[in-house]
Order: sequence, then structure tokens, then C-alpha cells
Amino acid sequence: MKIESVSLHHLSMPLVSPFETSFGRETTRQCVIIEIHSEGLIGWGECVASHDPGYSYETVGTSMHILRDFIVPLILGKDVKDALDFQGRVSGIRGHHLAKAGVEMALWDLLGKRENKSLRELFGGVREKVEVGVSVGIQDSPQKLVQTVTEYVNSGYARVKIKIKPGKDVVETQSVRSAFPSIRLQVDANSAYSLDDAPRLKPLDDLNLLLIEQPLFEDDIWDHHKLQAQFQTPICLDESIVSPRHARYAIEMKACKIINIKAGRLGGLSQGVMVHDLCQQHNMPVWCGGMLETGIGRASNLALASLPNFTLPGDVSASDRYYQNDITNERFVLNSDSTITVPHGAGLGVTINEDALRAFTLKKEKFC
Ligand code: OSB
Ligand code: MG
Repeated sequence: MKIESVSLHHLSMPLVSPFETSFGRETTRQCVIIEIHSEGLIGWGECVASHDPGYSYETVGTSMHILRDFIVPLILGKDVKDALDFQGRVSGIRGHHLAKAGVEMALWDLLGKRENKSLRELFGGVREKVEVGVSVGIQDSPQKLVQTVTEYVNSGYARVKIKIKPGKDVVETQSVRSAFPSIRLQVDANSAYSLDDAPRLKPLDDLNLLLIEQPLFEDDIWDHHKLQAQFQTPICLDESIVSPRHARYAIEMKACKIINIKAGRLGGLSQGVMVHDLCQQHNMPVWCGGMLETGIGRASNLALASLPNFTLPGDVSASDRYYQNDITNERFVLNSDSTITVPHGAGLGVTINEDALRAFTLKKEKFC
């Protein structure tokens, strides 16, 4: 596919409610939307870097820089065959996976549109709808948390993830568990603890949780092994798994029992498929994480989550959990069985609301 132009749209979108994690609170979400023109088709991708370097060292600022100054020159005017061809071209750029993944997504959208196949078909996905849950941010009090969870449960989510941090963990999780004795419940610490905190976190092990996500530092696969040895509840890694290699390390070290797959963190959807396949070979379940995506990234997450080893519900909630107005014309809704239907149109299977895109754009840069 000859790459004729690349546009970078830096967006800021208001969230329907603030989202607080152990690393901070967001009321608007920023991201970079990537638009690639090739052979009469337009491909769209989403770079999930946010404004601050809290989840990842990458930000919208660093990703605009890496995209503009390094990635775009490697593909503009070139014939990029597929995702692996793209990965080869950008292999000299160390890190910056969120930036790379945004472009790879747009290339997949183009490939699908050219071959008139959905991403699900291109990946070999087996499901037409995928089980999903909701990720609930840190709340002011356990009472407020239970109230918020109740609203999501009432709207049909059958799996709940709550964000925790030191001082807002055991009591909060116990409150949700007593209010909902049998709901599928999990927690996410976003690297807020160290191994010394293990005794304090131990009561979580009695709450019948599906998993405890990323309790320790991003670069601490070995300490996660030590923590997993002390817990019955599966440890799940998110931030630590930045490549298929890291997935192998975690499997070999027994650092976790479950992996959260995010194409952005791994550097592209192709890498997400590779981690899926590796985990499947090792009987390790995976699920699809989320980054508060727009309809573009959400469509790609659903396609990925249709692969067979995504056996746990994903953090891919309905559009109305995030945005009153989205940049895709399609909105994703929760089915009555706590699933969301995987798009079936060519490529990502979504169309862009150009007015909304323009309204949320802080800055646009076009290269041709
Ligand atoms: O750790 O899973 C995470 C959002 C932003 C950054 C990191 C994470 C999250 C979420 C939200 O948990 C998941 C979603 O998109 O609903
Ligand atoms: Mg996480």
C-alpha cells in the first residue's frame, strides 16, 4: 500500500465522568488520531498515549514528536505491505510502542478496506460478540464506590474492575464484595505497590477476585513472581508486558497467571495477536485491556478480543460509559448478556464523524 499522506489529529475529549487511577485523575482524555490515505482509501488509527506520563512514559507530546520526526518519514511515499513490514521499518526506533501501534492500527484499517475484510476476519477471530466488563476509577469513599458499581451492575455489566491504590484498597474491595457476593470482580493497582506491601494486601486473597492487576512496578517481573507465590488469586500483568518477549519472561518466571493485552502497550495489533498466540500455547488466559479509547480504538479492541484465548471479559465498555459524543458515527452498546458486538464492516468497521473530529481537535498536522 503506497502511503500518500499521514495526518495527526491531537484530540481532547471530555469524559462523561472523571477517571481516577493510582497515578492520577483525568476529566478529559487526550489522544492522537492517525489518518492515512492510500490508493483511494482512508485508514484510521488511535495512539492511546495520554496527556501525562502516568500509565506510560509516552504522552501525546512525545508521540506527536516520534510520529512526526521518525515514524512518518519511514512510511510516507513508501509501499508498506502489511503490519510486519511496518514493524520492520520502525524496528530502529526504541520503545514508543503507543506511537507505533497507532500507525499500525491505521494500516490494518486500510488492509481490511482493500480486501473487504473486517479486522476480526484478518486476525482469525472466532466470536461475533465479546464479553466485557467495566473499569471503575478510584472514588471518594467506599460508599460512593459501592454506589457507582451498583449503577454499572444495574446497567448490565457482569464483570467489574476497581482501581486501587495504597490507602484505598482492602476496605474498598471488601465493601464491593459484600454488596455483590457473586459478581466477577477484579482490582487494578497500576504499579502502586512494592513487594513489602504484600502482607497488607493479603486480605484481598480472601475476596474471590478474578485477578489482581499490575500491583508492582512496571519493570518488576521478578518481584511479581515472588508476589504470585504468596497469593492464591491470579496476578495479571498489564504495564510489565511491553512485548511478546516480556510475555515469555513472565510465563517462564511464573510472574503471573493471566495477561492483559493492550495493542498500544505492545507496539501494535500484530504484537497483541502474537502475545495471544504465545499465551494460548502455554494455557495462560488473556483479556483485552482498555485505554478509554474512542470508537476507533474500541473497534480494534473488539476485533482483537474475538480471538479464542480471550477467555476473560475485556475492559471494553459501551461508548456511553466514556463519551457523550464520540468521533465515530457508530456507538457501541452493551448487549443484555454483558457483551458487545464485534464490528463486521471492512477494516475497523467504523466511520468517522468529521464534525466531531474537528470539534475535538486541538492541533492537526498533515504530511504528504
Ligand atoms: O490500567 O487498565 C488500565 C485506563 C487508562 C490507563 C490504564 C488503564 C485504564 C483502564 C480503563 O483501566 C479501561 C477502559 O478503557 O475502560
Ligand atoms: Mg491496568
